[in-house]
Amino acid sequence: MHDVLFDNARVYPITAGATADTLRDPASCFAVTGGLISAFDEIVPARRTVDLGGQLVLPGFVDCHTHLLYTGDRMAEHAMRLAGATYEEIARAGGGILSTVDQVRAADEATLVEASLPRVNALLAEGVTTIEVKSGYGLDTANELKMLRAIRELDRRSPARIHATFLGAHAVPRGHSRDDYLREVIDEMVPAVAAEKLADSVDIFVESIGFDLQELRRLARAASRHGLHLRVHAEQLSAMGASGQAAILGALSCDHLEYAEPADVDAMASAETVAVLLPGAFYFLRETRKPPIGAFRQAGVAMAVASDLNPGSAPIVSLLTNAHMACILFGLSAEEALMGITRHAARAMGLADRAGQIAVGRPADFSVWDLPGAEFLVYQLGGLRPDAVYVAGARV
Ligand code: DI6
Ligand code: FE
Repeated sequence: MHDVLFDNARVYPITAGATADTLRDPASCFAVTGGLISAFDEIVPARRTVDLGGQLVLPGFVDCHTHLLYTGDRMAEHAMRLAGATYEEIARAGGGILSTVDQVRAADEATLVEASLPRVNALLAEGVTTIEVKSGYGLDTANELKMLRAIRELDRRSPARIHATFLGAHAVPRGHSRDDYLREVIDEMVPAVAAEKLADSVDIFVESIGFDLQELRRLARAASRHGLHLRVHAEQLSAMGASGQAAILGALSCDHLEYAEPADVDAMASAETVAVLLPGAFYFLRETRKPPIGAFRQAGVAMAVASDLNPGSAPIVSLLTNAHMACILFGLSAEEALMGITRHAARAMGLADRAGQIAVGRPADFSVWDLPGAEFLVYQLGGLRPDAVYVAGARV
């Protein structure tokens, strides 16, 4: 006997080979038992039936790259950029990431949670049930651990499933040499994060204003020694070969990728590294160089789409807006964008078998929509809200 049968729906499972046809040929029902999908496209006996009246059902969306834990804002920098300054110029002048670091260091854990919970709730309200949140605005052991504990508290306080990524290697704090700081990241922070099980993955910003390839290799070795996955901010502002290198090092994902080159794409294809596209940051920083979508497609590299939600380069609290921008700005198809915020995003987080799909044995995380078709989500921009969101089979 199943717990609940959801019947009379149009269910888009977003399976491996999702194509335009999959989107046109939805299943009509599924069952939930003990918080998991227990039957799919099959009428089964259940204690309760919910008639969805022909509504659309999609897997809970997955925002696989955010920096949503922060306090304060960077509106002044935004004004500077509107007047012509670049993101790098502001960072080199001591603003940028380091100005948010000052704010985050001054806040206690509870303040960070209170400031960030509305952003989590806004994502959840549009159907995002799994969210990755990075540290990286602490930049010393105590403050990085404070951020990661605050992220764990966000997970406790919100119905959404929140997973932390340790991004100690986001920038070099004032008053430190790069080498000393990276040593602290590797020798103190990574072991402490692993010991307290505060993160699933380790991330690093490889860039002319961030860290270099040799530092990426050092951090990757430390992550692997401590059983943490590797993810990398790569090729956002310049071509450094970081994505190719990260793929060889076994990274789950390379993120941004505007400047990725053919050798990077080949290495990512061979290693099955996911390409995480962040069109919101591209839009907000008025970048012009686009990631090599055609090459990723051709090489069979899975493309995820995420918000990069952060106060500096992407204060955009909407994954659906990013999916829309991935279509319009980067040329993804509707199916690619929907795969990008579900199945492929789950893979980028190392959750390939736990999120992003409606399939037997997986958590019953889904949203219900009164829309003519799934493609509508990347057609209309704004004003879209699901009628209901479920996490582990419970309406939230
Ligand atoms: N790239 C980004 O887009 C974010 N971090 C990074 O390494 C931006 C973070 C910020 O500006 O606060
Ligand atoms: Fe980022």
